[in-house]
Amino acid sequence: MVILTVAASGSVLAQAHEHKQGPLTVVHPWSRATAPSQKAGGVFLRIRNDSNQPDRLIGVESDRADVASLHALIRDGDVMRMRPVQGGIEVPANGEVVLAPGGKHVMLIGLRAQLIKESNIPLTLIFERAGRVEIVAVVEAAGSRGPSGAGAHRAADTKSR
Ligand SMILES: [Cu+2]
Repeated sequence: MVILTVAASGSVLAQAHEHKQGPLTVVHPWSRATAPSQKAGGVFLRIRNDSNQPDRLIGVESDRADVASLHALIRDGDVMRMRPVQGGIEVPANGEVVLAPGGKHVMLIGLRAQLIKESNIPLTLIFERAGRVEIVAVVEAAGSRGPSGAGAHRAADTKSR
């Protein structure tokens, strides 16, 4: 089941929305507007698991980019670097996991078009148990920080080039 707040234009508003499938609820997936020259972007979201069994986010797909993958930020000396997540991201039983700026996130690499504020990005999250979950991320303003600072992510973007 998909619960969306839909504007007159048919686009999802930049306010809380969620996607529910079985015991999993994906809460407010969002991204950030990109500059024309920017070829990558992060997607952030919260996943709640109302089951007694853990699940695991093992993949992501999007037709908006050449590659979509799961990333983590790791500290390397005094520099934060992005690395692909090995083995997926656990969603604990009766718990939740947060993908946010400065931490784990979905990375879209090779964007096929600029991400425009208030537009939508359809994505498929792939879970070990729940299978494929279709979600729609809302593009918020460039530099939106969300729950934890996005500065680290952008610093890592720059350093990893
Ligand atoms: Cu990344």
